[in-house]
Amino acid sequence: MSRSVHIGEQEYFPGIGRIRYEGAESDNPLAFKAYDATREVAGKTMEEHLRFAICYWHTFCASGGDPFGPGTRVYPWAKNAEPMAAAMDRMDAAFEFFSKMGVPYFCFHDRDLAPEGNSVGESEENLQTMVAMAKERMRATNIRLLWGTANVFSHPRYMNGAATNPDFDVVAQAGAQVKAALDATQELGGENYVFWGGREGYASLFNTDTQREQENLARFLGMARDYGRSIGFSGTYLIEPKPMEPMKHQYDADAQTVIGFLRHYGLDKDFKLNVEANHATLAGHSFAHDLQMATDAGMLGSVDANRGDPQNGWDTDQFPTDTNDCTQAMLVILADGGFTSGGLNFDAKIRRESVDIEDMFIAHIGGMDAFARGLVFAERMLNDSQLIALRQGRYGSFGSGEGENFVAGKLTLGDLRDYAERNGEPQAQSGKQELVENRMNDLMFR
Ligand code: XLS
Ligand code: NI
Ligand code: NI
Repeated sequence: MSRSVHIGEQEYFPGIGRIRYEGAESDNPLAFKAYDATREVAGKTMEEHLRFAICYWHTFCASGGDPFGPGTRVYPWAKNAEPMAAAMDRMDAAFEFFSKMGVPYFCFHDRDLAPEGNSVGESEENLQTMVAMAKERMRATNIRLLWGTANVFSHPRYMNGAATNPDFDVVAQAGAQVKAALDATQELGGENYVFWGGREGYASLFNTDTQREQENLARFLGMARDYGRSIGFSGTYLIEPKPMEPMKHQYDADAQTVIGFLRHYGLDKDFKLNVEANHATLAGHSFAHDLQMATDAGMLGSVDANRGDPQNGWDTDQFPTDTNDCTQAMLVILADGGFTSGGLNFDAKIRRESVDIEDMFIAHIGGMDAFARGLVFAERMLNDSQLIALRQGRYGSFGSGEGENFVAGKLTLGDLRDYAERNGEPQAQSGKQELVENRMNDLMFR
């Protein structure tokens, strides 16, 4: 089915058509140089591997405001003063943009799609109206929902947290929102449902019962899981780690912390991780590290693709254009067998100074090309006999003799002691990091 480019009554991006692949030699800023949706790499097409999604919040709801000044962009879909009418214009613009970018997926928060009403019931109605419209647009364009989520961090009532709020009345409000967002996600055939613990944390230890808050969070997640399953949602629940911002400390600090939490509370059968590049770096890790920790646990669900700024200590949510970073990420994802229900969601925003309408397209093109290159490079590295031999070789001592017995669980600590004495001082083994790094560069640029 071909995707119609102009969906609603108004065309919001006139003069820009469907973005095409033109190849590495193209000088056209509005064309893909590397992302060729139908190109096969490692047995699947690029589209199937990368499963790109565009996020609703940064791209259609934000206008460039920062703590020091208001937005810098006045989008044509944000002009109607009536909130529901504006939501409909925004949806038309969004689906036109998704179609022109040629992505298979999008992601949303409840409040991105529909404005909050004056009561729980009115908010639910607003959301249902917009979900009906989204369903129709999805059918017309063939664009699917990677995940839905609830924004339980922006409204002032959530200033002390949502599921971890010390006030039960606020916890219940969060419950109402998550219930409606699960309904919306299920209605739209979403493949995952995300929980980002925006304010699930604290600012001061001395007014906070952290143990109670974490127990409440686990209880809340279990309730959400049960409700989702009861309405037929069979997708994956995802927790998105982030160590701080907006709170000083957030409970879902990084991949390993979340894995431990999910296992501790018996949630690890239904929940996986949505790893975001900029959140990993805020936690003092690399993007690839958090991906690796998630895959080691069998819990990599999906990815929020963006990047931070090495000199800025906050969530700058820039578009991912660092080829090295994207390659290292794809190396982990590909080695894990690739995405199942997850994908690469551009949780990224253009800079406040990028005020041309085409900047939205250019930004997404850059991100898609960077990950397409990353995929190609990662495949080369994964199949490179030198790199394979180098890594495997370092663990060769576990393949035979006492090393093999150790792996099989046949040795005691006393056996280790006796072997150490018999064997004497180990011979130093080079880690060969420079060689590995050189080899990776050589493979990228060959
Ligand atoms: C914010 C988060 C947010 C989640 C969805 O830092 O990345 O955008 O992805 O609530
Ligand atoms: Ni995110
Ligand atoms: Ni973020």
